[in-house]
Amino acid sequence: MLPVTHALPPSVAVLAGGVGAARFLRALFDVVDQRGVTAIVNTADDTVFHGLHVSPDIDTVVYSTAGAIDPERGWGLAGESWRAMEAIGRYASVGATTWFNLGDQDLATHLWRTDQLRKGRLLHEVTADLARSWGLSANIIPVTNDPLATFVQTVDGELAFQEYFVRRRHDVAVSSVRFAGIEKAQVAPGVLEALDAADVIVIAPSNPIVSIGPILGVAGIREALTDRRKQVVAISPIIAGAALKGPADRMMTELGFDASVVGVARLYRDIAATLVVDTADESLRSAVFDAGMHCVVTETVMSKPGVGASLVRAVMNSVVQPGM
Ligand code: FO1
Repeated sequence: MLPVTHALPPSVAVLAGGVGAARFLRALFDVVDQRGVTAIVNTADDTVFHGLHVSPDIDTVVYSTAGAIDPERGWGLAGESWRAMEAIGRYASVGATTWFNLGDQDLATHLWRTDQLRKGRLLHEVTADLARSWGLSANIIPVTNDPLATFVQTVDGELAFQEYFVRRRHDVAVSSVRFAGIEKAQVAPGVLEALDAADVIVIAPSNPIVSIGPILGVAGIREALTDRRKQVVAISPIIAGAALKGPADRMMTELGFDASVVGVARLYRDIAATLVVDTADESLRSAVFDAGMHCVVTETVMSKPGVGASLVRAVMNSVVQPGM
């Protein structure tokens, strides 16, 4: 009789920010059973607009993995209308915010989440309900239930994250970054348990400074990863010295890091054993190794069909499973 292997789905924990992480999770769910996946999501982009609690990275992860994301924007819902925002425009002259666009369907998420939070429910509970309502069986957990907010220092003074990212279209140099609330923020229930139980821990291809940075800053996370460094794989968000989307490359340079896969390796080497880089950075493989990380070279631009699945396999195979 052949031994029957009841292979449990591999358990995967993913540190996730916005668009790049969402794309990776979408590909991951096509390869492994999403019931074994926990996404630990950045909440330092969260902001209150029109009195509503907006959690951009949570919503981008949920909408993307549910197949509802707007593919061009990378955030918000496909087929969106903007009637409420047009109507808000009437009050622009008396102070209404009109530079942060909330689509009519997207508003439902913010209305419901804000109502639940105001009734005293915790962000991780509300986020679990949100994921279930979008048909997800994966665990989508905010890194913390506590207030966390990114501010960037620029020549024009300190800007709140969305002011920098959206209003200013991140077109101003950053001299420093801080995460308000990071000292007191506690990990949300389930986060450390997921990191402890995971066969593979992935640092998604998100902005290392303002998407992964806040997650690592919450007490206990960095230690949890360091303890399991061999099972931690990072995917570089920098390809041939540039970010595919957003200001990650510029922020790294502005903050004194090298905007390259070697710079990423220097940021992650204490908490991850392996860095996955794109084929465009093949020539830097040994430099990444010299920086202290194993280097796996594969295609990482997931816009091309099939790359997502091959990237997921490369990530999963790059971790020596315990007991192997
Ligand atoms: N990004 C923009 O560039 N312009 C917007 O008007 C905008 C609105 C918005 C609304 C909800 C949401 O979940 C995300 C939104 N984003 C917008 C993207 C957001 O700024 C980014 O997803 C993150 O904060 C960075 O990862």
